Amino acid sequence: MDIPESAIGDADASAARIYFLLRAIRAFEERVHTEFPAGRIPGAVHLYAGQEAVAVGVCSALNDDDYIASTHRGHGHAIAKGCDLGGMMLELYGKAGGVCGGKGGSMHIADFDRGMLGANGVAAGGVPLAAGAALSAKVRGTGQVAVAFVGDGGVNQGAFAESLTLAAVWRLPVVFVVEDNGYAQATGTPFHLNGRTVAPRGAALGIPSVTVDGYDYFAVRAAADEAVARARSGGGPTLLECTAQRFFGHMEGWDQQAYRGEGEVERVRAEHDCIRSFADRSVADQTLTAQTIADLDRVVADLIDDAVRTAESAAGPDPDEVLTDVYVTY
Ligand SMILES: Cc1ncc(C[n+]2csc(CCOP(=O)(O)OP(=O)(O)O)c2C)c(N)n1
Ligand SMILES: [Mg+2]
Repeated sequence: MDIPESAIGDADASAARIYFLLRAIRAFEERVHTEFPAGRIPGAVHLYAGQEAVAVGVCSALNDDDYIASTHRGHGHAIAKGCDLGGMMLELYGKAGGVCGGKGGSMHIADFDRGMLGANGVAAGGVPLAAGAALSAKVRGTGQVAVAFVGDGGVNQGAFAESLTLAAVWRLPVVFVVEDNGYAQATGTPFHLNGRTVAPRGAALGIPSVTVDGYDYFAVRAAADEAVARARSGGGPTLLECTAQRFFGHMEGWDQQAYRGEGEVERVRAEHDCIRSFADRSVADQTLTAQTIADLDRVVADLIDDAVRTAESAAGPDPDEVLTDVYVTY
């Protein structure tokens, strides 16, 4: 979605846009976390707060008509790719005006007009979808690029290895973005990744692979720019592994996070806040001012307030439409 011009003022427009997206994702997630216990948001909800620099760093390197395929933790990817905040909130509340007519909810948000091929309830489910979109772009010669987001747990699905293998041998214009947040539900990476990073799996197939600090927008963006340029110019796939922990539990409603270390979440929030570090560096570089940041915070807060108010009072889908949008015939 576009930022109101008035909020940018004299600031560098691209820095303001990045800050707006980072803040919009954080505010969306924090508000959903606060509203969830009231019981008006149906279904399973997984929050992305803490990992914002990955979604924004990657998606800001893409064109509008490029594709992304997301995960069960998909709000940040959708917002970063340009999906409307109000339409997303309506979708979470299961209301008719949602981006999927209120029939998808948090885990199935898709918006083909924005190149957002969908959040996905199947771990690693988006990986072969993105590889397929990349194959389609290559066959059609459109120059589009596809990005697959996948978690550290998802990479242990067979579909991940299969998709990487095909992407490598067909030189598909795809970027595999592995978000290592340290856990697959309650299972830590020291166990389920055997304490290893994922990048060597790409390298084993001849895919350029790199691991970057997922809290650092600038590091993610630089790696994404290189990967997207490679894909667009016919150089084939890249594996981009980003490390950044989530601020909330695995899923809203039941995760007490007993599997995380004493004070771990507080430390991550205090020492690895990607929004604070982006803001600090942007102010130091004079691409943003403290005033612009405060203005953007207010704009985002108003948008989220409005989105929740609208979603709470909106109507649900018409029962007569319960069987539409369920299957697609080709
Ligand atoms: C094929 C499949 N197996 C199991 C699950 C249950 N499940 C949901 S989320 C999840 C953990 C995913 O961990 P990760 O890929 O690291 O993503 P994160 O939740 O950390 O973002 C599992 C096992 C699932 N959704 N799909
Ligand atoms: Mg994980």
